[in-house]
Amino acid sequence: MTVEYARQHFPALCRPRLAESHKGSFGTVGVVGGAPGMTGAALLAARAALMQGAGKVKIGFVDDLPFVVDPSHPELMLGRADQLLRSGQITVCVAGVGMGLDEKSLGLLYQVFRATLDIPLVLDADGLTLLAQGKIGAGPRNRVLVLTPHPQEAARLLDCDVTEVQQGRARAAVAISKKYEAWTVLKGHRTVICSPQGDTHVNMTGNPGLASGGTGDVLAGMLGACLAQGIEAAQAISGAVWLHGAAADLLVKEGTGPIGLTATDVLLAARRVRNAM
Ligand code: NPW
Ligand code: AMP
Ligand code: MG
Repeated sequence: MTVEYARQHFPALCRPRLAESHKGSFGTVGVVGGAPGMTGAALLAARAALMQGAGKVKIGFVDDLPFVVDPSHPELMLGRADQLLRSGQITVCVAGVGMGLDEKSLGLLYQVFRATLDIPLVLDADGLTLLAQGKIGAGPRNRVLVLTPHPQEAARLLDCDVTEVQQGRARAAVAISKKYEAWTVLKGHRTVICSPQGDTHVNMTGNPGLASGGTGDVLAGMLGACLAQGIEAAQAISGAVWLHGAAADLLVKEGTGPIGLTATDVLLAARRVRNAM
């Protein structure tokens, strides 16, 4: 998969920055998640959003702050999720990464839906598992909703078995898009992308080096950053998925993986790929 392919299919991701642009031009991504024991998921999504060019990135942790600063990335702004959602300061929300599955997390998901009616929302991981429980719904929204399930999360959303998802991946993606009126990114080997109208296509980048903890959280952050830069949904979503896989492919070509490829490797390599586009 070449950079020429990306230039042809995702021109909006390849546009040079205008000379007059400033951090306000590239949006503020708010990452909601990182419950105790899974703070890394929120950090990975937030760092990935930074590396994909979001103007500002804030993390809203489920609980009290695990630390006052991310020493590796002091650019990140850290706070509590309820305060972040009330602030009205974010232009895109990435929610669910390491969010947990208890009552508190469910309450937070409700707040996420209410606070993001007018901004794009990327819902991943525990956010999807909670949504699948059917206790609360996303409701009618004015802006794009992107669901990013792995096959097990997809099976939960459709209340079926994971083998059924895997035997008909495009069918499963369409069913999720229709049920939740959302874009669906059904992850795994040959990720399927489906629009809310049910149009699907299959991404051809990526490799089994990505089969390690945290790579999905990185993808969620990348999606948030691309949407925050004002790139229209179809290109932002397909482009971010392509980039994530292309970064892993580059790393394998260079000898970093497939064995031992880390989510951090991927978010850093994705920055290199994006700047080469
Ligand atoms: P198995 O094992 O094959 O039976 P869960 P999670 C299945 C956070 N993280 N094809 C697989 O089934 C996330 O953000 C935090 C088929 C497995 O049992 C979430 O909030 C990290 N099956 C939370 O952890 C880094 C597949 O799904 C099950 C599949 C839980 O997320 C790690 C796992 O799904 C993690 O991201 C495939 N391609 N892929 C951190 N550093 O803080 C997965 N499965 O139960 O939803 O758990 O995905 O680990
Ligand atoms: P998650 O399961 O949420 O951590 O997400 C894992 C990420 O790695 C997704 O973007 C998957 O598409 C990707 N991934 C996992 N396994 C493979 C594989 N065998 N081939 C290509 N991509 C994969
Ligand atoms: Mg995940």
